[in-house]
Parts: sequence; structure tokens; C-alpha cells
Amino acid sequence: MKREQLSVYFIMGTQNVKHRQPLRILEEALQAGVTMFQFREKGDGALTGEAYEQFAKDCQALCQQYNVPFIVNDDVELALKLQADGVHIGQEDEAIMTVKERIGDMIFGVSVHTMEELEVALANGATYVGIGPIFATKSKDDAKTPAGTHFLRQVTEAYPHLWTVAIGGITEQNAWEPLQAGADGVAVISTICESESIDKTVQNLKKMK
Ligand code: TZP
Ligand code: MG
Repeated sequence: MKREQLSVYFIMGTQNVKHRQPLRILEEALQAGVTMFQFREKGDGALTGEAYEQFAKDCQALCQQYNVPFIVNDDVELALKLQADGVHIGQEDEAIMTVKERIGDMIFGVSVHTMEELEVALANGATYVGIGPIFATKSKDDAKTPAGTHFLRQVTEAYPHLWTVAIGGITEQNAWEPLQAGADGVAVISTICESESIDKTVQNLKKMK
């Protein structure tokens, strides 16, 4: 992947979508030009078993059609089985070192909140790091307190060559803040899932970069 592909990073699971077809939302987002997609099916009412896997496959097929990397959140097993483009894990998931050994050259995203976590991610071959929550979010039950852009700025200044994506409560109105703090892109769930016009939303987010 290229660094620019972090610019508008869409994350979705069925639990993030109300009154609409998740695959339709993904397709609209892809048509509008999101640059990366993360399959994140978890939390209350998330699909399991066969339905979970089929939904992942359907999302992957759409991403392939639009040539957008398909990244699996948490589930290394699924990522390997589907030959996804990559995996994204948090600190509470499987140990970073073992994930790296299992996925080899796949895109590897890691969420970090401190310099120590960042250094471990780097030492273990992370392709990019996710930094957040920047703002308050309603899309992650166990999200940490919003951190603003302070840590993000610290990271982009200390590691200018490191690829970073900001996450958490990012909207068309506030995306400029993490971008100005040096993030390569913004990762969003609700701003796209709940948009009245996904096309406009994605265009606006893209323009800011
Ligand atoms: N990790 C940190 S915040 C967050 C995740 C997965 C949720 C982001 O969702 P939203 O709706 O863009 O705030
Ligand atoms: Mg996780």
C-alpha cells in the first residue's frame, strides 16, 4: 500500500449501521473514494459464524472491485483465511509479535496510545499506527478518554516517516485538526455510516488532506 491510502479510512460493521444495508453503505463509500476499508464486526448484535464470514467475504469482494485495501480488525484467523490485505489490532488483542509472525507481509495496523506502545509496534513491523480517540466517540464501548491531538502531534514530530491515521469522533468539521497535527489520514465510522450524503462527506474529507 501507499502512505496516501490512509487519507480516508472507512471502518464498518453491521452494528454501526441503522436502517440501511451495510453493503450498500460500503459500496457508496467506495464509489465516493474512500482509500482504505476495515472490517470491524464486533459488539452488541455482531454477526457470528457463517454469517460473519460471508459478510466479510462480501465486503472484501466490493473492496477488490474498487481496488481498496481490505483490512480485518482483530481476527487474524479470518484475515489469513480470506487472504485479506491486512490486519489491524489494538493493545488488548493478540500479542503484536505473534501477529506479525503469522501475517508476514500483509498490511499491519496497530492502535497505540503511548510512546512505549508505539515503539513496540514499530519494532514489530507495524505498517501504520492508529492514534485515538482524538475526540469523543460513540462507536467504541471501551474507548479511552478523548486525547485530543497532543499525543498525535508528539508522534508525527518525533517520527516524521511513520505512517499515522487518527481515529475517534472525527467529522467533516473537525478533521482538519488531526490532519494539521500531521496525521496521514482520518479513520471514521459514524461520519460515513450516518451521513445523509456519503459522496459529499467523503469528498469533503478527501479535500482536507
Ligand atoms: N478506536 C478508537 S475510537 C474508535 C475506534 C474503533 C471508533 C471510531 O468511530 P467514530 O464513529 O468515527 O467515532
Ligand atoms: Mg481490537
